Amino acid sequence: MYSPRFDKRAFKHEVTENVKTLFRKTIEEATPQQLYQAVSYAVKEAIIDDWIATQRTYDKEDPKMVYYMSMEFLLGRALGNNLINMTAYKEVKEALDELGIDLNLLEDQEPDPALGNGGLGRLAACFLDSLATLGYAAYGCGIRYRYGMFKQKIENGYQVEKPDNWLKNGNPFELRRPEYAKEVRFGGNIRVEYDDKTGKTHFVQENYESVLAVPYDYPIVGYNNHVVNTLRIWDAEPIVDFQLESFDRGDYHKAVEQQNLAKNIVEVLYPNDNHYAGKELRLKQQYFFVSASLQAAVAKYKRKHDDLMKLPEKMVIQMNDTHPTVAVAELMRILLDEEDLGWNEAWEITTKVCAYTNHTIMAEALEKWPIDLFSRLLPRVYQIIQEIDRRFLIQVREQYPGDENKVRKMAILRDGQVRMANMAIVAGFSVNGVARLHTEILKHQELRDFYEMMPQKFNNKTNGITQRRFLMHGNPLLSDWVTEKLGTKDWATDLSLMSGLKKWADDKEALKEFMDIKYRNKERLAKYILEHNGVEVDPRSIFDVQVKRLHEYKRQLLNILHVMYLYNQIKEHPEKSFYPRTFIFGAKASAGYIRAKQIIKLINSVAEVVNNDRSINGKLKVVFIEDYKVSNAEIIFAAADVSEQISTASKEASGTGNMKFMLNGAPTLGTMDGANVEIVEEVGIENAFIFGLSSDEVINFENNGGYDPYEIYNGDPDVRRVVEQLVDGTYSHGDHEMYRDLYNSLLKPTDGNRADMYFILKDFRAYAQAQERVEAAYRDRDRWAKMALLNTACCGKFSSDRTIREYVDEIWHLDHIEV
Ligand code: 26M
Repeated sequence: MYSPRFDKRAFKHEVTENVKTLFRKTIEEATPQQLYQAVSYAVKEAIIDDWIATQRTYDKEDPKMVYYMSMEFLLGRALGNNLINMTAYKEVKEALDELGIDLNLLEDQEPDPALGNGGLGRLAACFLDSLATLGYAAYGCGIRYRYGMFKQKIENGYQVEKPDNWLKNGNPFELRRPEYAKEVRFGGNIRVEYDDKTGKTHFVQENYESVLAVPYDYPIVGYNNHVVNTLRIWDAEPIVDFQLESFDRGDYHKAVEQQNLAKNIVEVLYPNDNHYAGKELRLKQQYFFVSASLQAAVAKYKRKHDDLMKLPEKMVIQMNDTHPTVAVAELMRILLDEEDLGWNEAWEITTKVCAYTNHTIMAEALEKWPIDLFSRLLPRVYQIIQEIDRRFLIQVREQYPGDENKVRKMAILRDGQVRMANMAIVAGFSVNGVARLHTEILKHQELRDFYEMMPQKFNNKTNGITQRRFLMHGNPLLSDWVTEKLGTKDWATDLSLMSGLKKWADDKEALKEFMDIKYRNKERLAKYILEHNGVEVDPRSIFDVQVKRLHEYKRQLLNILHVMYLYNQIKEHPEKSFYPRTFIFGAKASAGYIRAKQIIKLINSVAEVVNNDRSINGKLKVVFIEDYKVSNAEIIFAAADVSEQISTASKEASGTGNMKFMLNGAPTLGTMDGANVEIVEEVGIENAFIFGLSSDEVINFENNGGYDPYEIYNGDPDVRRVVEQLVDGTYSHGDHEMYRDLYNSLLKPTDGNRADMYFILKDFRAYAQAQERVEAAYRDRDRWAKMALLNTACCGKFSSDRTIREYVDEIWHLDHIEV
């Protein structure tokens, strides 16, 4: 078993001491925030020893390491999770109780480190948790944004963004490491020097601006194994000391510029999800953290080894989408210009080290940088990309003589743009999608030419989630119940054991316990909603939940149109029986995504009308949970009855929320998209509510110019009615224009887009019918309980531990370590 981390008395003493030395207060006098800090520092104390031991083990055993490069790490709160992974949560809770401190209240004092947008960032955080838990040497590499994902307020039904000053009270868990600072250079020009003696050419960057990248290390605690890995996020500082040097030399302007550059680079996370905007600052951010991380990685390797050709034996770089793919050219630059290798050697190393994960097929998400911008900012990196492209196109022409169409599609540089995905595929030794369906679509549609030319690179790694945060921490009641029923806690590191719950699927007593736990979790969420939204919801009603980023392809609009339809039904047929429902939404819209913001407003408008209509006797409630984030997500998943996963088939690469709902016993109401396909495969189609067009059907329509929404509009009076209600003032206090754009988007081609691009009207009837099946199933309490339980029992595949094992076995080939 686990060696005790917490001598209770010593821990209590330490907390008391911390409150004293940090704040000159007693426990009784300290504010909750101060207590949170005091407790966190005490926990960090305990982590540090394992952190040192882990790093010492790495030093000694010299294992192969993965550098997981990502613009985003959506970590969520650290305190509770660290205690869970140290298997000390309960002891610490008790110790604090004895001091008169409520651990849950302290946890609520911690700001969510929200250094990510959504799925891609949260996946990175789950992966770090699994890597540490499975005992693999891993570095997360990212940016220490001063402001993370904005805080969302709803004012008068509209989303308002507030800055997320997450560091304002300091961060107890991070460690500044100035001794590992690196210089990163931007702009200027490249001078070519020819060395007569060696016959070598050197490329010297001149007239550049630069910043100092300073790393902050963040401990990633493995579960029950004393492994503590590192997430290294980079801060930027000006390199020239403003006052003392440049100012005196009269180089005032340059000093100010470098000061500003440093401040700007890490100022804020771009809140776009699945959308590329082409902002220069974003490219600066990308190069900044990639260059610093690679310099540090190569330096680390060289401390122990002198043969760079063997670098691929000791490190692998996983690029989380195209955002860090400038790593390919930057590694080449370091090997060519700083390490003096020849092109062929450098290329051999780079292509053995770099691997790429694709997270989306949405065309608007593809990163294509204007060449003039790119080459101005990264002149030497750009030269290298030109050479990569030149050599690659020679190969294409060799393999496909005369096929200039292939060249056009596969080139890295084309039409004045640098296509990052193409570079990642050309240079990466592995290209993976994130769910089976998604990978198939990549191979046979989006990336078909690349797949045909280099099939061996392509592979699938279906996403996963960590059960430590999303069950043990988020749902302690169910967690304890599972442990009791399975007679072991081993599911914490082997989620396949959950299948042992199947034997309770027909046990009345067990099913009742399971549903009682769901009920208590619904009460907890109802309390949260009352406190945060002022809306009262009935925990006996069906909690139907859609929480995820707001995007048209995710079809929150379909969901709310259906709510409008149900409301019409209830009003028109008050005599018909209707099972009470609560529709819960949570979603942030990218600040500049107007249509997404209109959908948020619509949801809130429908909520206002429906929730205040006394005539429907509370049968229908609509709640929009403000500021959806990791910490409230944990509470929401635990309380959900129905998991809404209704993206237009083919558009959602995987989804990971779907897995968190399943883990917590909520059946999926969804399309055959992303990982839903595999969820259904695991749990059985009879334990899910599947509807709508298949991905093949969607792709077919798309290739043939779409479909005619008027067919549906004219043929289905219920659909027509809700669509008309967007512009008849029902939900806008008589304003006929408020939702005109949404109305138009469903019926008319707009801005060069097809009408109803996401097949909302086309899928509406099938969705409504699936919702009827949900209601019928829910009325049969035993049937529902069994379904819900089977979802939990069949979720084993969706642990990120399984995903990471696959990455390790098939891509990374890491050495296992023990501390
Ligand atoms: C791009 C350019 C500029 C600013 C921001 C971006 C950007 C940021 C995040 C683009 C995409 C971003 O994330 C995409 C994402 O989260 N994709 C999701 O990845 C999950 C993990 O694999 C999948 O489960 C989801 O299906 C997929 O949508």
